[in-house]
Amino acid sequence: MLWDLFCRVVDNFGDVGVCWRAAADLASRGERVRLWLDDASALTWMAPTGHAGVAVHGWDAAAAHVAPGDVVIEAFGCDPPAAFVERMARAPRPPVWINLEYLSAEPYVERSHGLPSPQLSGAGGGLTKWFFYPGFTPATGGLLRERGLIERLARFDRDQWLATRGLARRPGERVVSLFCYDNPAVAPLLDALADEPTLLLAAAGPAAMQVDLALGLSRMRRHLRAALLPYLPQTEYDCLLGASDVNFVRGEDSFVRAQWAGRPFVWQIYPQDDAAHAAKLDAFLDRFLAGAPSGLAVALRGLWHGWNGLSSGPVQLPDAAAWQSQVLAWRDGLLAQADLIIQLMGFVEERR
Ligand code: TRH
Repeated sequence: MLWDLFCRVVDNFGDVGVCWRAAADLASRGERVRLWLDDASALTWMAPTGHAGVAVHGWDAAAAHVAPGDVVIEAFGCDPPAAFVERMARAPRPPVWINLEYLSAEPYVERSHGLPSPQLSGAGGGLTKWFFYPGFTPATGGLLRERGLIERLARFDRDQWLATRGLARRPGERVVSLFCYDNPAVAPLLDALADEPTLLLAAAGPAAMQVDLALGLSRMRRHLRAALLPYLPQTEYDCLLGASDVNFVRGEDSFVRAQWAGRPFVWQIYPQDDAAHAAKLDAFLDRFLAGAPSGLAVALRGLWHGWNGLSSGPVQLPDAAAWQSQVLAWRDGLLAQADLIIQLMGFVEERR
């Protein structure tokens, strides 16, 4: 089928990151994809080689006389151009219209996933828009997980990857990746990590800037040394996560990729001014920590709350072994569920 995927870049890189990953995943399964972006600039570093099955177009080109495909995916409620939606309504066989929502672990997601939203008026009058919610349980649309991912991770040689990028680990050094927003807990984190031999790999953007500010040109503090990374292609960023012992991630897509990498991870949630992010953070922690040893649960809640400015505790990493086994148990649960694209294709087939 021909899929039209619309994405409007709000800020940061998650909108593009998720949509590019979804488009490439669909194309790798033989689907034809047109990705309509209002700002494709991040793709130059995120996906420098593109994907044969994905055609990237500017947003306003869709408003021109393009006939809609078989499926229209509106990412994160971005409202495709009205002229395009009108053509959807007039098409002899209207496309299946999907609203792909943001990822959340909150209970409302299971109640909302798959619900129809009949469009009673406007450009899409007469059409039905379907809500598709990613999620962590079988009652949701699942998570993006391209075929062969886990096998590739199992074969991945972390030291070889690090060494070929001039980041070779010294004996006994732990590797910590850092991708975050502005975060006052960065300096305390560096202090906490500096007690043991640590190679800190700071992603481009606020993470690198804050590490640079804290450490200065030495890029060192006691047993910690830091490297500031350029923006990496998504595939390389995945390797960074697989090469690290602890991953600090943010937003939505890197948060999911850290879970597939199967290493201890800390999430800085996209801050919302009405503090709605606190409930979203705890909703995930409640699921992730179900069945965890109480010592680990207390330590992780304290670390994650401190990292997200929700409590003012000291930055302390929990016991690495217990944390690692909880991450792998969590990932096993997720691997038992169908991935998002498989579910989306089935959902569309049922509604065509
Ligand atoms: O950039 P983000 O903060 O994006 C956010 C979230 O998506 C959030 O849900 C949304 O509301 C907000 O944008 C508008 O974090 P995220 O989701 O991890 O997206 C970053 C993408 O960039 C992800 O696909 C990983 C990729 N990436 C690279 O490819 N190379 C890199 O070097 C880095 C640091 C990231």
